[in-house]
Amino acid sequence: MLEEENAGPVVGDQVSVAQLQGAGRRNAIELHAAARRILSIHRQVSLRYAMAQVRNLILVLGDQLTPTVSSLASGDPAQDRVLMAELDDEACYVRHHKKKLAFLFAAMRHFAEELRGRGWTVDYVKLDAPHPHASFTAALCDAVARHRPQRVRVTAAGEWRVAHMMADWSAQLRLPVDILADDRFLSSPAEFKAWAHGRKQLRMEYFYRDMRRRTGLLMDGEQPPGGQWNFDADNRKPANADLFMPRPRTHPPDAITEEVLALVAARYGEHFGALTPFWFAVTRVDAEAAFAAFVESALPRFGDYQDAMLDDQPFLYHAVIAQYLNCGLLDPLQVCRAVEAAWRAGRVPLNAAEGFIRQVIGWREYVRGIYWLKMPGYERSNHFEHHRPLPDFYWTADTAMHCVKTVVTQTRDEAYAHHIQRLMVTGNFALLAGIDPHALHEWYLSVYADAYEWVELPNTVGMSQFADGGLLASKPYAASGAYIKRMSNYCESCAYDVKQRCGPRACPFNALYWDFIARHRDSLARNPRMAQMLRTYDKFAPDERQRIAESAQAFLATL
Ligand code: DLZ
Ligand code: SF4
Repeated sequence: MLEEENAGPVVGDQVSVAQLQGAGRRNAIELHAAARRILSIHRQVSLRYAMAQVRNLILVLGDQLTPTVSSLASGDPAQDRVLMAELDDEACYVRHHKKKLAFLFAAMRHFAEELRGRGWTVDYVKLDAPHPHASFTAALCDAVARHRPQRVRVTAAGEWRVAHMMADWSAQLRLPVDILADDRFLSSPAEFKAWAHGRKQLRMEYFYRDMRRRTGLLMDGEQPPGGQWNFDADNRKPANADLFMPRPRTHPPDAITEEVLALVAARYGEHFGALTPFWFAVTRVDAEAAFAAFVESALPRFGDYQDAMLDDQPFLYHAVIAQYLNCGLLDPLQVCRAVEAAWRAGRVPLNAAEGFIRQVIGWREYVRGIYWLKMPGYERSNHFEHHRPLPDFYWTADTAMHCVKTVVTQTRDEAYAHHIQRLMVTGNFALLAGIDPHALHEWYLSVYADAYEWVELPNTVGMSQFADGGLLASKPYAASGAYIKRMSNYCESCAYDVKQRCGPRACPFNALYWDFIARHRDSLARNPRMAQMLRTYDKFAPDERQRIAESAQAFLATL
């Protein structure tokens, strides 16, 4: 019950009893005057009650932790209420990594405090509340009954699944429901659709250039500085272990986060991943400090070593801020402006600044555009008709392939892996082994702290698995062990020999790679970027091709 809901009847009854007791001893004129006063007090109380009634109930989702998100920006703390809810359905629609759950619930609880500090009244429903709710719809129905708002207001959902739910809310609640655009993104789904219209290929590079022009980021007038839009080719150096390698800033859990950690351990102890040590930032201030530390210590070398992988170095020179950006603790444009300023001040090289900004205003916006353009249905794309179940070692790390073991172990411990570990180790293996892309998609969505479907699905289905047949990527990201050897030191500690193509000791990526080429020869032959690899395969003697097929089959049989 709201305080204001109690206020009307209680105050009115108390006044009337007192007045009527007095009136019984007075004459009729006094009685009449008293009755008029009662009426007037009732009117004032009703007016106060009507004014205190909630105007908008503003639902803030777990990835909308931004005080200026459109739903809050359009609201008024004096008249509106905020609703936030921890929901079992959201924790389990894929079984999210324990650290991801703790991160999000802790960030949500801290955000509710931040909003209260800004004058908002927040109705925050915890998972361990006496009457918790499973879904957004249930939480909202219940809150509408409690607050009886005139309208419901919400910023559009990041995932199609939730957007679909929202479409029914107005009819279900019998209330107007305002769904406002999520203007934390720089390009709207409608703008992306207009950009995509009539194009044969949707290449990120051209979209990215438009975004550079639109934002003015890294622009000298009409031209890119250094005469080049994209320095990707300079960003592929292998790294050496360095004693002074920076680490992302760590944030010890406070009392609120400790409470969440206990909750997640108790309720979701069976989910994948290590809950502790927990070191993510869970407030805006700490996320901003983590970003500032990255700009200071890691960004200068981020460009050069973006694609490198090293044993015992899960983070290298990466920012590890995607989990903050994607739930709203950091603002994409603001972080890009800070990176540009660091470059203009001569503190970081251009290839580092450009590489970072490309990820944020280019790739991140582009994959979101693809997501909304192609959903629903995109999640079931399966161009190569791959149906093999996801091997157990994606959960257990129990494999002799040292690269896969390292990346899965790190994923289990940190709910983090950088893009090349995701793309060229776990993604590449799944593509070569013919794993069902939907199963892989659910794995990525559940295990990474930054993963929401709008960003993860196009990266998995389009970029990594080529399951959309080339809408997003210009060629399949398939590679043999040679690529992993070039970009990492993983092979030095592996039971397999990266130089051997076939046989029980050969690196499984090698036979699987050539077998993948052979299996999909017809489809790959249509892609000019695969011509060189097809020619190489065609030069193999028939008995070598036979050995490749047998080695690949023998390995796949062990999965
Ligand atoms: C990812 C997530 C999780 C695990 N839990 C919650 C939650 O309990 N409450 C909530 O509001 N949001 C959560 N989220 C984020 C949502 O899944 C996300 O807002 C939707 O997928 C829409 O993008
Ligand atoms: Fe991975 Fe093959 Fe290198 Fe082993 S040899 S680490 S399996 S690429």
